[in-house]
Amino acid sequence: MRVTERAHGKGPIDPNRAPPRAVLVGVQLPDATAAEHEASLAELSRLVDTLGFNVVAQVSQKRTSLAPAAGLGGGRLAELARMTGGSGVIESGAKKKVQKKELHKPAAEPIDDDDDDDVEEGDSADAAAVRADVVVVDNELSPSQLRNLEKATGVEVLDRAGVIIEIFWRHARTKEAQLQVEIARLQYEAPRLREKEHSGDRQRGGGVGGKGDEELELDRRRVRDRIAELKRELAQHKTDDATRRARRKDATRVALVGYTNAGKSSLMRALTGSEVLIADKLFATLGTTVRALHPETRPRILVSDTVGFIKNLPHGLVASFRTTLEEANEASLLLYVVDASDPAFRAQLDVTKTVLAEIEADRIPSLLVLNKVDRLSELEKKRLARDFPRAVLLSALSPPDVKRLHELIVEHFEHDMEETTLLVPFTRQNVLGSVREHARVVKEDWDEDGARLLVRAPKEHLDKLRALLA
Ligand SMILES: Nc1nc2c(ncn2[C@@H]2O[C@H](COP(=O)(O)OP(=O)(O)O)[C@@H](O)[C@H]2O)c(=O)[nH]1
Ligand SMILES: [Mg+2]
Repeated sequence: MRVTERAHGKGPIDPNRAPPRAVLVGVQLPDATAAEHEASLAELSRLVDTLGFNVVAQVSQKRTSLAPAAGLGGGRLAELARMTGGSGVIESGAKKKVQKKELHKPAAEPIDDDDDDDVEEGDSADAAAVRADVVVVDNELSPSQLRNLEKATGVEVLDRAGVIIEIFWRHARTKEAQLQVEIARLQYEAPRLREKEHSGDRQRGGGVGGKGDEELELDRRRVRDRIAELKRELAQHKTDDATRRARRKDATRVALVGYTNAGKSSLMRALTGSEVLIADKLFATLGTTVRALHPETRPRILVSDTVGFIKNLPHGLVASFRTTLEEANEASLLLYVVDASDPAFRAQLDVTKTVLAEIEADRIPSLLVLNKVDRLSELEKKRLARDFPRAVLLSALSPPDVKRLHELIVEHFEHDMEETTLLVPFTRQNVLGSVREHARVVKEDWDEDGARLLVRAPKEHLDKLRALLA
């Protein structure tokens, strides 16, 4: 069973579907301290959380090197397999290895190599009680190690880059972003595909190459051709600066930008309070990361959660990240969200600002939100207020704080609204819903022509409503 969205094709995420249950795997190698290893797993856990997966267990192992077959050594691999309901056995490829047993020891048994330095942590007795649908590995594994891990666990295995690509994929709403992420995905999956096809061929061919190599070459060429095709398409869709500047903004859209773990999603949930997906009839259909401000305002204000900045983003993913972040350009107010309790937040804020300037989103009015102040002392809060006099200090977990931010957002939009009178004839009563959603009706008079409405809304909304009524 595959849990990633791209495996199901791009479509709206079913909010009623139970979240996939993930088990995290990390091998602590000699070049990492215990603290670094823990921090790395914690970050991976947050990325997996961003995908909406439920992290149900963590398997950690200390080794002098990655186990050649599947990264993890035998004991831990067997424990992992109990969590996923897999065999714990790396079956395929075994046939070939048996044939060449003078070179490799048979693999058709639980791998039990080089496991002497295995430090067991946690309670392995509970492993069978955990039911995981996906394995997420923190270490960089070779394509064959990843494949073997999938065989032994019987479920989909993702590594860090795979998780990040999946996050980008869900946020990619423009054609350009979708193409960019698709290219990154193919480039990422190409070596894995090669391995997969290879072992399949070997099975069919009984360990003899020949036809397998031809098929492999064909697959390679197919992927290469597809990437070239996507790149050509991308060149056509590439937004030039003029288009970007002209991109139509949503006059009542707020976008949350900032690093992963800053608290964007928490703030989004607190500000919108509803899990209801929004399908806007008058405006474009909105993605799964957009919600209406709640309690609802007139006109309705939308909040979108943009793709988060990631520390140590793999180089191959930088272009897709930037293009995906461009959705911030659709907003007319940006909330820069930072985790003020993170000692690195000032540097992160600088990076965020620089990148947003590069995609020309720095022209959008913005508000700095210093989140997680519940973790700070009074003294630290005073210093922050002094250093960032225009910032909003708050905790996404505090309802009064969230209410105050809600008011600031409403005030911001109220500021540039205009008033006008719209005549909605009896024959166009279907438009009334849109009017009430995108404007505030100040006064309403009915006569023989229909409804005469005095409305207040941003100019862009009024233009659209007038066009709709024309
Ligand atoms: N103490 C505290 N924790 C918070 C606050 N806001 C968010 N968090 C926690 O920080 C973590 C990351 O939050 P999340 O909203 O997922 O961040 P995102 O990656 O920016 O979307 C979660 O464990 C939240 O519960 C806050 O104001 N105070
Ligand atoms: Mg988030």
